[in-house]
Amino acid sequence: MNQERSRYHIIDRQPKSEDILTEVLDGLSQRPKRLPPKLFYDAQGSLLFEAITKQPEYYLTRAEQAILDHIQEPLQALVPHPVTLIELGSGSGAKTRQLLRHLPQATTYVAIDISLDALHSALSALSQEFLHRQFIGVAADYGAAFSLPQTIDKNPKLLVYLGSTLGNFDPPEAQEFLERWAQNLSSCDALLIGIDLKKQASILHHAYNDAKGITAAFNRNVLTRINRECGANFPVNHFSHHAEYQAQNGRIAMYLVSHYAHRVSIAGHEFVFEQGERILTEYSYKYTITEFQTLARQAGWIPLAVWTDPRNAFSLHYLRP
Ligand code: AVJ
Repeated sequence: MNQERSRYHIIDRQPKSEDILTEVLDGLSQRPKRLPPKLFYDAQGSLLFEAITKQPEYYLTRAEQAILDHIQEPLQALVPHPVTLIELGSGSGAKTRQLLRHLPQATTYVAIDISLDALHSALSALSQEFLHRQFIGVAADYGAAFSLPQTIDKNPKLLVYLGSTLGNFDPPEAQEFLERWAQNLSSCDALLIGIDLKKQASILHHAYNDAKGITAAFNRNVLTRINRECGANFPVNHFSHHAEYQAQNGRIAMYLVSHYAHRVSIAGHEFVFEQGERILTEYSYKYTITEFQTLARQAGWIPLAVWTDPRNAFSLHYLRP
């Protein structure tokens, strides 16, 4: 019975807690203090991010989904047959479901995500819906030096990087990241990437300051995680969420602001916080279509197609190395 039930396998290359501690100590030793955004995505943080994507102010996910819905035919025609999908930061897999429906030629799906929990729930659901495709998960930090699992087939590849997650890198880092993938892929492969567009500051402001305070909880959760995994004693409730659009840099910057002066100890290391001092937790860069295409060209990619939603809030780009 049930021979066709959820078949997938996961390779666990998750960062170890020592690696996380090293990055935390490193980031908090910088001025201004900072923490890498990938630390947001523990089990709780991944759930909070899912909740963010459903907030009325957070237009990004809905806009990208609307684009995906409208481009089924042109996308199916552009993408090679057969193809292996490789998705970076696959998260809950909600958008992947749409992609797999639209791309019957995708025989294999490789999901790379920092959260093992998110991978398990995404792959178990997807592999039950799509019985005749192969599913592989890799729990890893795809931003670190990273090579694809040897077990994947020799099909042409479609690299999928949705949600405007590239925006977490500053433009030189983003260019380097795209360059690395251009070099690792061949000319029959392709990239499908979602990029949030520059727009009116108030729309951006609300997207990162939702009325229910989910983004604030998501931001603070990183301290709860560090307390738990690194044996730190951050007074989590004495840090406020602050997100602002820095138009001169075309980015949202997200901070945790200390309410008062205090010291925090992390695995025997002590950090001093001034009253009002901020920890930078995330940048989210926004591009115009031309700005992104220029960056991509400089990184060795040829833009072949770009689509936007009716409100011009978000863009989806198809490129070849
Ligand atoms: C997952 C990086 C695309 O920058 O919009 C959402 C993360 N941070 N709300 C983004 C995020 C605050 C998100 N990315």
